[in-house]
Amino acid sequence: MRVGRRIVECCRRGGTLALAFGVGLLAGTVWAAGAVVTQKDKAFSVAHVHLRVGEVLVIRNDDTRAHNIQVNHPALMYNSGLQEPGEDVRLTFPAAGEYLIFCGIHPKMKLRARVE
Ligand SMILES: [Cu+2]
Repeated sequence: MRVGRRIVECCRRGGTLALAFGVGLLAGTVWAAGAVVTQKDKAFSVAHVHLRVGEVLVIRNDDTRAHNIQVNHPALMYNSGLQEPGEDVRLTFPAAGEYLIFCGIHPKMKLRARVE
């Protein structure tokens, strides 16, 4: 199982600190951290993100223009409306799967999220 494997890797790498981190993972303190992706020059900063169910993905508009975030997935239908420069959009994924996140204004802007 993924959780167990991750803790074992942590412990192998670094002793007590890593063990504390592993316990933190079990207690749920680190899990909600998720990921931050930015938008700049009509592009996402990465093409793929990897998250766990329930984690938050923050999409930050660092661009000089407005964007839009849409997800069209059976488990998550979402449209942010206009996302102005400086604004964050937060997505939480309710189920495992592959999600395509795109900008309704700039169709070439695509971000894929793999959620486990
Ligand atoms: Cu856009």
